[in-house]
Amino acid sequence: MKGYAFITGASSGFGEAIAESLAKEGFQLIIAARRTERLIALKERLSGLCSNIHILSMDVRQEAAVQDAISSLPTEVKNHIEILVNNAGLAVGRGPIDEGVSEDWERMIDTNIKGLLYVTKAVVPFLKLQKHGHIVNIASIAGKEVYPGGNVYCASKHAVDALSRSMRIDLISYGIKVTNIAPGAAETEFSLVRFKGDQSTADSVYEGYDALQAEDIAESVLFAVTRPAHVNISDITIMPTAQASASIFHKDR
Ligand code: NDP
Ligand code: 8X3
Repeated sequence: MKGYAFITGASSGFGEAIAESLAKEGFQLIIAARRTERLIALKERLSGLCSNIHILSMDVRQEAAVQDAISSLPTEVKNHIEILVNNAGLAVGRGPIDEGVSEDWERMIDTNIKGLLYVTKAVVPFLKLQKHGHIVNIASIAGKEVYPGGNVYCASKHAVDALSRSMRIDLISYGIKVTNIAPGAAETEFSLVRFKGDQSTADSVYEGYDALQAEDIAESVLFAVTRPAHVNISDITIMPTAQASASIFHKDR
């Protein structure tokens, strides 16, 4: 039996699709997010594919809560974590730097950078014990380039990119792989969150071209985590065919 894949942000979008894809591949699951009712529904949906699914209700911004949630897992589960997918994240707002809302900046920095760090710090000891493991960080094209109004979100994802490269160095002697995945525009609840529930603005982000879907990112994760032991996929940048860079799209309808 394969070990556990621990996926943050599993209540929606990429995380939910990654959970399904890894369950189909035979991994056991630890699924984490704040919206517990969605995690319960996901567990029920995947129960035919995966017999061991543990739900962790946690806000990655709360370090003590993250530590408590992970500590609460049974020892045999913690000791068999093979994969950590640091996926929980968000953008809040988009606009010029001087019009930025401090609270939005803090949500992005606390979730995308500090939350990823808290979860990683709590999980890595269990990967180290096994002398192998795989951390997959969901960064973004916004971690490779910047675009108008993206400022703090872009900075947070540049930090994720830097942390992926740093973790690879820090963990090399423990046989722990680190993969950075940098998606372009993907149709999930991401834009609805970014535009604070404004559905028409969120929809307009994906109009006129075929955006990526969550399953496309799940396929990339699956590819990375199923390579032979001696192969590490360091970085995957994946964008819609109609997207040439962080801000250049070909919209033809
Ligand atoms: P969704 O909004 O669909 O999913 C975001 C997930 O993150 C949810 O499960 C949410 O769960 C979780 N999350 C957010 N804040 C917290 C928190 N404080 N604590 C715990 N969980 C949290 O968006 P995506 O699936 O698109 O986004 C997933 C990742 O991919 C993010 O890191 C995003 O930045 C990145 N990304 C997205 C792209 C896109 O175009 N969609 C492109 C490139 C990268 P809950 O609210 O239940 O806590
Ligand atoms: C999400 C993609 O281009 O909106 O990371 O920043 S983008």
